Amino acid sequence: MLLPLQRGTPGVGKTTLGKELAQRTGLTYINVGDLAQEGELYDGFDDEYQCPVLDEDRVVDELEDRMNEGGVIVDYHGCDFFPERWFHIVFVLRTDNSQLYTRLESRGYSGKKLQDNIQCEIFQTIYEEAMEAYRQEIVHQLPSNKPEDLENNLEQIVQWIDQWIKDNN
Ligand code: DAT
Repeated sequence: MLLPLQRGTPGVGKTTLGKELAQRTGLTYINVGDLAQEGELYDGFDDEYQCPVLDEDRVVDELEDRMNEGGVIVDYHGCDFFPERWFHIVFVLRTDNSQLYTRLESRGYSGKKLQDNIQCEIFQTIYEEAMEAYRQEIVHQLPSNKPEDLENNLEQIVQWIDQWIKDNN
């Protein structure tokens, strides 16, 4: 069983890294946002942010069988509703504010949504959440500012996976 979790503010590069990692390793990439959208795993609507509210319990139920099989990379921008036992390692991607601003703007974010996401990154919200929800030694921050970072991160995670397989088989 091998279950990395990737977290980080929207726009930091989770999808890019997760998909490429799946290609290189043969692990399965699961984007929780997409999963929720496909299964309409929502519980109400957030008027302030104009987006549906994730039904966390249904997401966990939906993922449970696949997580028990193992070999899954889970991508989500945060939150601590996943069972701790699901993950062997957690990566939090980090992006400098000016870069993140440009990425989110080009994604169509503006006003409060843009500001709040930048603030989320400034205050290390996702990192702190991860450190509280998982054993600190399995939580790692990775820089995600430039294409070289992506390549370095991929190499580092692939190495970690190889080592994990050696240690556990
Ligand atoms: P997320 O899934 O965290 O929301 P994404 O993978 O969609 O983020 O990436 C957001 C944008 O940033 C997208 O245009 C690709 C770009 N990007 C991702 N990783 C990058 C990196 N290491 N260097 C430069 N740009 C990157």
